[in-house]
Amino acid sequence: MQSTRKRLGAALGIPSFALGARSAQAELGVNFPPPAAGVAQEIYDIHMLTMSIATVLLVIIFAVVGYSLYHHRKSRGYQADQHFHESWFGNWSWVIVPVLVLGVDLTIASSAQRTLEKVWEVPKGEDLLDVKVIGHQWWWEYQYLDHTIEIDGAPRTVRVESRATTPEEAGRNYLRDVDNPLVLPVGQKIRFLHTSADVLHAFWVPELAVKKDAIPGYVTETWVDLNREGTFRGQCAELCGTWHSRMPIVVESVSGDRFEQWIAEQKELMLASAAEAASGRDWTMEELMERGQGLYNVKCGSCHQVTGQGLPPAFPALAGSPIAVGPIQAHLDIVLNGKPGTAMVAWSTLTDLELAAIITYERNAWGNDTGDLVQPSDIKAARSLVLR
Ligand code: HEC
Ligand SMILES: [Cu+2]
Repeated sequence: MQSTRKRLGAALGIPSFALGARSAQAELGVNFPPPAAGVAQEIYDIHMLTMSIATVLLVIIFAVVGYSLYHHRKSRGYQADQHFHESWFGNWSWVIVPVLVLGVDLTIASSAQRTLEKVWEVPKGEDLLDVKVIGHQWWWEYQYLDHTIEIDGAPRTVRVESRATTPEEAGRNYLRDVDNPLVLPVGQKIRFLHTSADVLHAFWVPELAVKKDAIPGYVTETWVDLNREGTFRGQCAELCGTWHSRMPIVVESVSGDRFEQWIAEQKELMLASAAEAASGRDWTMEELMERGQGLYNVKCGSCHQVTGQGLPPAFPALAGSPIAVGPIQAHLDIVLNGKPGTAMVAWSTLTDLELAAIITYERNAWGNDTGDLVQPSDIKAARSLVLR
């Protein structure tokens, strides 16, 4: 399946390696990356103001120090002025200089205060786009709360799962590239609702100037008003475990029209996969193995590895694992319910078809030649067993 990012790049006529190359070069700069949102621009401006004042002060102070060291050196027999404090300037300089510095401080502080208020005061209103940003070990989930479709009479939010791509796919953007980016429109205020499904993470994209902790059990807000199109890269900014480095963030900032089009495409994809899952037919071994491999590599491969060898002792191998080649019921149980207290979470949010494909794959890949075929109907049965 082609990633959303690649599809989007193709639609915009931009080859993804070109997007990548540009941002890789930008990293060689010494300053912050150019802001892509109104609030980010204000923060950038304060940074520039502060840095220019600091630079001017630095030059003046070092010039005076340098001059004094050179001209008043001992070998010249320089005598210290013992009457400095008797002059008008000698008396008042220790008042005037701090007052001047304080004035500069107040100028910086008041403009920083105005911007901080803007950062904290999340705008309310009709045209606000709500995006719930959920940190997981180790991937991001983005839910577009204002965009839902109905499947089997129940509303389903348009959502995107975003995971780091493999080194081969990422190329120069190794650990900075994802399969599905966070697509956002220019010219609309966007509110992020941050939370986490497991441990502390932090959402951070420098061009948007947003950095916010994702705390399990809490929902916190930030907002942005994007003002230009482009690809902006960030990452999880809170140590969140073994693969903390492998949860990059890619924001694809697009025009409002393009965004609407993208949302419509996502809805179609969701409807198509729901229809497929609801068809109730039996699937062949080949079909399930193919789907299973794709899903396994993306969702389970980060821990159990695409080779099925795991990373013992943290993540057990599934090749030859007593559960993956043992009774099917125990296999269904650990995947549906997870194992409390470990990194193995419950995967019951996946569809019956997805789980059937993954489990069939695990039972037949890497030399696990059980020959077992798990159908979506088996998953459905196992779920109702769990509910009792
Ligand atoms: C975040 C890391 C992580 C991810 C992602 C993950 N697992 Fe696990 N998994 C674990 C850990 C840790 C264990 C060992 C739990 C224990 O018994 O202590 C485990 C155990 C298992 C076992 C039992 C293996 C055995 O021999 O004990 C199976 C089967 C399994 N996982 C399947 C999956 C499937 C299917 C997926 C993807 C849908 C998946 N896991 C995704 C961490 C992960
Ligand atoms: Cu994280």
